[in-house]
Amino acid sequence: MTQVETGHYRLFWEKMSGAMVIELLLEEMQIPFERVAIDMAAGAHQSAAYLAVNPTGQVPVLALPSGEVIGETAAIIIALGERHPDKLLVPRPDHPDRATFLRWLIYMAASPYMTFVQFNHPERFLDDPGTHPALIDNARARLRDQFTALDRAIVGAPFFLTDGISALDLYAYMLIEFFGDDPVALAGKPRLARVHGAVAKRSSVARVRQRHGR
Ligand SMILES: N[C@@H](CCC(=O)N[C@@H](CS)C(=O)NCC(=O)O)C(=O)O
Repeated sequence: MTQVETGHYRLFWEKMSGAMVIELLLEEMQIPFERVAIDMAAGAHQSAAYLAVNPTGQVPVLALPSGEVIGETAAIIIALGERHPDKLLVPRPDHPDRATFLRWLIYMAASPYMTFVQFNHPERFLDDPGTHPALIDNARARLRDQFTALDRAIVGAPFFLTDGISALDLYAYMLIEFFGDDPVALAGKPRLARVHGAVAKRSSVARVRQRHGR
């Protein structure tokens, strides 16, 4: 695996991908980083050079200043929390909210994020294009239910947890943005709508949205 010590963070990034939550977190933590654009439409994520960085061929990946590379949004968030505990966006191991934080972080990464793959890429699940509309409808219904579960899990106001903004809010914001302007995202989900509204007001979001063409 390619490891180059650079002395700074490098985020392997694509527009409207899971890189958004890592970018928001780095911005909120006020940690400088370099964005390395991966042109997925051109297949750059399947190039030998990128597969040497991330064998899964997925974005995002974060290269630490030491050159060590971390993939998987949840793992990257936990690693950033360990390296920057003073920034308070990831509850520390002894914080009363730590277990709840981990629970919902993993849920977001493992459930709704993965259902968006079915929503956007039905061809990965079934070859017959005739089946794709049903797969997309099913994904949309599952996303609605998964967002409802998230809405019920929110205990704070305006943020997810009671103790101020955390990476959960940034992750929820990204998932809602993945839905585009589909009303299913926030209909009947007042707590999730409040989280989205509160995150949207952050100056980090204005910078990041511009880069994602939102
Ligand atoms: N479990 C991974 C999922 C990452 C993922 O699915 N990324 C998408 C972009 S949003 C990707 O790289 N897709 C390309 C592919 O799977 O070939 C994470 O949480 O980081």
